[in-house]
Amino acid sequence: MKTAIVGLQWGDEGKGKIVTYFSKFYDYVVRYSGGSNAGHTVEYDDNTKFVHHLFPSIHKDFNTKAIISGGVVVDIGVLLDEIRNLSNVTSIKDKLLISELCHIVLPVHKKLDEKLEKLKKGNAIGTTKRGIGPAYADRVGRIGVRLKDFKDKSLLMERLNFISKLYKELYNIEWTEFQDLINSYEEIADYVKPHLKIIELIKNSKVLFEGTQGILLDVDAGTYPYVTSTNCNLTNIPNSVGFPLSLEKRIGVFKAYLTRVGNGPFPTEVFEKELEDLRKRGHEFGATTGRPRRCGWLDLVLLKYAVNVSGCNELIMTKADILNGLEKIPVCVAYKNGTKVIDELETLDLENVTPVYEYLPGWQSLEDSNFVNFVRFVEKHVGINITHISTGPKVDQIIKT
Ligand code: 2SA
Ligand code: GDP
Ligand code: MG
Repeated sequence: MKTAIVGLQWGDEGKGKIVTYFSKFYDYVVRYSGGSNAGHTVEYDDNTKFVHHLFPSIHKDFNTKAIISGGVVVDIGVLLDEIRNLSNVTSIKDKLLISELCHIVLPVHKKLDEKLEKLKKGNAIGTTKRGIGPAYADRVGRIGVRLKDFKDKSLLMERLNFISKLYKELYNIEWTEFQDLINSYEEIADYVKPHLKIIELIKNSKVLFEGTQGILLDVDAGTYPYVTSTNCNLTNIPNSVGFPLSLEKRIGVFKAYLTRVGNGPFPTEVFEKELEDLRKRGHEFGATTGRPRRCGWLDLVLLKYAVNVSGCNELIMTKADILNGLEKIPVCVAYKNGTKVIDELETLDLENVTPVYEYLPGWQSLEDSNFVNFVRFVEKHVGINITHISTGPKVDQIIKT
């Protein structure tokens, strides 16, 4: 069985928690996209807490193994920190496999990410500055460094010297000290596996694919150019693994309201007091950078778009508990553009639209009938079922509908 769990908004829907909960039913959890920009928070009943940036969200108390497939860009330093943290609570010795095809994020990528953001001024994307864009650019520009390259030291030095020279010449970015990188590779070398070995394991096992960011940040399907540099969508899974495969369960995770970190359009965004209240209730701060997240109301036009382009056949709602006690819950059911009303998008064009809201009666707890009505309302609009509701941040706080 192959299942994918993907974020349907601008990330931070609670994917890490949901993946961890379901991971016990699978042989492998596979991270297929992004890099250390991701921040997937996992809290257990015993109060241990992890923020996964690169290490797939496997449950610490089960035997599920973790794979990082070829489409992920790896910051070796970040991965080593995570390996060390996780080793304190679970044995990861035989639990991690990394594709040799993964490209690595180099110090020059982080420097260029920062520089580009500065140069863009008012048009900055609001990246995490983790070097993601430049690392993916060098991958398709055919000058990147893969884990595979560390096996041949003289070839590796040739590539690193070339990159160093190029970045100096093109961007005036200096990087000449490679030894730290080479040493850190040695610490992960045992986890690095041949391409066909990874394909074989994935082909013959029960696998859960863990998405990063969200559909609206997908480099093609998202709010370009205010997106990340990877395909967050399920379409990336076969590419990242390197083999065509079909996904029986395609689960989309969404929050009962909406957040975005970074710049770009956000039709249902709220400001001032409303923003402060939502951000405080939901503790909406970046799990990687600590940046305050922008907040707004649930947007069903965007949710339907995300379901349509991802082909999700199941939904999971998170963080509805954050809205407990509100008198009314605004939900965007359509947009207005001048006199035109749009309730279904044909293309993701969010300039000049204003949201049309319905106000649903609020609830005190997730057992109230008003909450059940909210769930039914969303299902009816989007056209697929919400199969589970996450009721709090802890891994086991989840109910079946
Ligand atoms: P980048 O760094 O090049 O991928 O940034 C491009 C855009 O993608 C957004 N992005 C994210 N959005 C939500 N969550 C992400 N992970 C962290 C978290 C973010 C953080 O879990 O909170 O800590 O700030 C994530 N990663 C990338 C980014 O904000 C840009 O809009
Ligand atoms: P991800 O990137 O999609 O994994 O999400 P993040 O970890 O960046 O942000 C989601 C935050 O919400 C984390 O702090 C989670 O612990 C928390 N969370 C997840 N589900 C729920 C929920 O149902 N209720 C509450 N209150 N918090 C949740
Ligand atoms: Mg996150």
